[in-house]
Amino acid sequence: MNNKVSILMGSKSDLEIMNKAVEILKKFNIDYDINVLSAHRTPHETIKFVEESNSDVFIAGAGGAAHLPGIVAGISSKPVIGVPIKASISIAGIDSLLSIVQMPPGVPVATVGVDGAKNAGILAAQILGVGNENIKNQLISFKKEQREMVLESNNALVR
Ligand code: RP5
Repeated sequence: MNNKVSILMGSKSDLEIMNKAVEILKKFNIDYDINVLSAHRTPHETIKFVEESNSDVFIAGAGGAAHLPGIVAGISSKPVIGVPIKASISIAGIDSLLSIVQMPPGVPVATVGVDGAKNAGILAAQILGVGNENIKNQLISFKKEQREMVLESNNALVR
């Protein structure tokens, strides 16, 4: 069976940011599903979705009092990556960041930076890459490309 990632977000207003994770999963040909499910507005549906999911990793993004990644981590034994979103209601994203990162002992959420959905996608790929040679090799190429881009920009600097 193929590896799969579930992307969740608290509101459709989070989609623009969460699409950065989608781009990464597409780049690495990783199967995913994507849903708007809220810890506060659709708690029952969120729990049902997580309980029935066959995904290997969850990426959950939310803004403000961002409880979505936490509720997913409370239900599932799979890795959960949290994306704090600087939403219109957020206090510069700090409220979302602290809500997601400061989990109680026993219920970890791997938290990326504010609006860091790209890193969430990469981290999900890295988790899957531990047991998937194809994804691991794509990540090695990706890191090499990044390294070469930085070295090229360094060489191109007019000093
Ligand atoms: C959170 O509230 C969502 O994740 C979103 O970031 C924020 C604002 O939601 P909307 O009012 O835009 O639907 O639950």
